[in-house]
Amino acid sequence: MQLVSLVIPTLNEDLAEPLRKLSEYLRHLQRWTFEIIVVDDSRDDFRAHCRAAVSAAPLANNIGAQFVTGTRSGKGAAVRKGIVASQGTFVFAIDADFPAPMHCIEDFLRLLEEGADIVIAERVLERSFPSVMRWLVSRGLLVIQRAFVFQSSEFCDTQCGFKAFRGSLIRNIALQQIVTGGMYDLEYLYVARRVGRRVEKISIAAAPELRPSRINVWKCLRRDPFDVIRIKVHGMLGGYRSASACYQR
Ligand SMILES: Nc1nc2c(ncn2[C@@H]2O[C@H](COP(=O)(O)OP(=O)(O)O)[C@@H](O)[C@H]2O)c(=O)[nH]1
Ligand SMILES: [Mg+2]
Repeated sequence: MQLVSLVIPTLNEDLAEPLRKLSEYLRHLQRWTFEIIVVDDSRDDFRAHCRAAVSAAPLANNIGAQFVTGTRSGKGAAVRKGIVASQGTFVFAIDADFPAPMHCIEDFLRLLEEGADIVIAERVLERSFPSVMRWLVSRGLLVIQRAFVFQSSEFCDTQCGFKAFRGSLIRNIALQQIVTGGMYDLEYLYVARRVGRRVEKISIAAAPELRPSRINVWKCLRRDPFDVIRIKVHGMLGGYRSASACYQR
């Protein structure tokens, strides 16, 4: 049986219910074993709560779960830590509020088995946003990633927190990751494209927002534009080279 890793970054999340639902879904996928890796950056009281939710999660016999203490230096750093610790043939990075339905896990696994290196969920462009500011940030990033980073209109949503990767590839990319904030998805896709990997996209209807966002928009506005430039310049100067050299299927 092949192992699949599910990395979930958390910041002040109530994980009990999401983990119960996830376990209920995964127990039916008996062809696979799963390791859930929660990388937590919560403040201390939530951290204790989150740790307890992971240890008390009602897990089926094909699922294991571990709680990893994050360094509180950003979502990208947390996802990197989880990916580097993962052992799965395939690795998912999924937000705790599941922006795509859980059954996409099976669809994504099928595409990876058929040869895709990365599978991403893309929310339709015309969706509702929690605030005008979030809409502006999203549209700004769309323009920047298409015009500056990829110089193509291939992606309409690089930021959906539901992605799956070939394990060997993403562990290698994560080791070379230079951003610690929210632009890590963009960095993974940029490196994968540079080394000619196959990226599949699945269009989804955006899930309704069930709770206030954990993302600090003002912090993103200060940091993300610089991170996007750093990724592009690093790539153009020959960084990320070992992502193609070390990668093996
Ligand atoms: N470990 C960690 N997780 C984070 C951080 N910021 C956000 N998250 C997690 O990232 C995921 C996406 O956050 P969410 O609030 O749903 O973002 P939004 O949907 O873009 O508004 C959730 O699982 C959050 O708990 C962070 O700094 N560290
Ligand atoms: Mg969300």
